[in-house]
Amino acid sequence: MTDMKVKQRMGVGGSHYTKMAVVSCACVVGIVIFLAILPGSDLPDRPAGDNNLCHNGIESSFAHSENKPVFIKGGRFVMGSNRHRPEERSEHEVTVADFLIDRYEVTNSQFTAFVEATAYVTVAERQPRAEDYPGADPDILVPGSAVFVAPTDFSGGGNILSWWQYVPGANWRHPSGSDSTIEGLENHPVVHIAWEDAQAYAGWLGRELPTETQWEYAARGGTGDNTNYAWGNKMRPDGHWMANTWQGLFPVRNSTEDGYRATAPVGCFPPNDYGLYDMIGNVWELTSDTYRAGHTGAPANARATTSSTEYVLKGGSFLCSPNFCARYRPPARQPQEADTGTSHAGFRTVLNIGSASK
Ligand SMILES: [Ca+2]
Repeated sequence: MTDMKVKQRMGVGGSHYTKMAVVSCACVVGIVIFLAILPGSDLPDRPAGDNNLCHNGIESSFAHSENKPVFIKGGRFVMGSNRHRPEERSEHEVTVADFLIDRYEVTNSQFTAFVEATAYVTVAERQPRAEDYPGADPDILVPGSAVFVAPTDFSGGGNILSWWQYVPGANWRHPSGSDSTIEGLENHPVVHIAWEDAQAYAGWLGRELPTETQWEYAARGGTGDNTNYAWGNKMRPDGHWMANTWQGLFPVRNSTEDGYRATAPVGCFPPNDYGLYDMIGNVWELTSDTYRAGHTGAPANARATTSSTEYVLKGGSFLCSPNFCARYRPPARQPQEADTGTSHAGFRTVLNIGSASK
């Protein structure tokens, strides 16, 4: 682990496309922002103290579901996109075997059950080992995780490390830091999950993380190979928000038109045609695949690429805005370092019942 990686993990330096940068909607390079500090709007009314309800006051479908995985019939589809970001190229046909995938993102209540059964300790809760971060100031080698903190002063002009802060005490139980809690957020997606944490949870259930191919195939929901979004070609069909994303000028104004400033309870937005919720938005989702900056020349099974320490995230999050991220599309992707969790990334699991995707 290099000194730069120490700084990246701890969020104390670095100006290139850093670990802390890539965990956000990673479009910082070349962005031109001229902003005044704009006021945010208040969230719509909802019953006080019940953050497990959707913004309109109704229960999410998750409350009435056993969250059994959904069967996905395999087939062929065009993976990737030649029309969007370079890392999504090139489009290529892929065959996917039958599999089952969680209907929802893994929630805090589900992860709590796992921890209570296994006494598992997540990466963010562990004391960082000095030998893994040579040269690091011992004072910053403390358990914690990366938290998005909306800037109140944008005079620095687009320094992503000022938005992502390594917060001591932040972890899945304390999403914003040691003083925060998941009480009242039981049906929200679990966050601050590093890759090995997600693997451990999936293994506990006899499942796996989805491959990027499985995830992208499932996210498309059978809508066709070249639609812009998981639900078709319009971001807001008939004026409806289809996913929890960011409305307004990121990172300073979150107008919350979709009802959510941060995570939403799973299942509050319409499912795709496979019956899967929140494949797009809410939180980025981890896959089993190591990351390459594009599909061209990638091995058929990216899990075989063991030299990388970055894994593929899919789906975008509540922080993805039109002016900065726009990665709320099935082929969109970005990396997450293996030892990193953040306040806007979680996961779901798959159960493989056929031959591996190829
Ligand atoms: Ca939102």
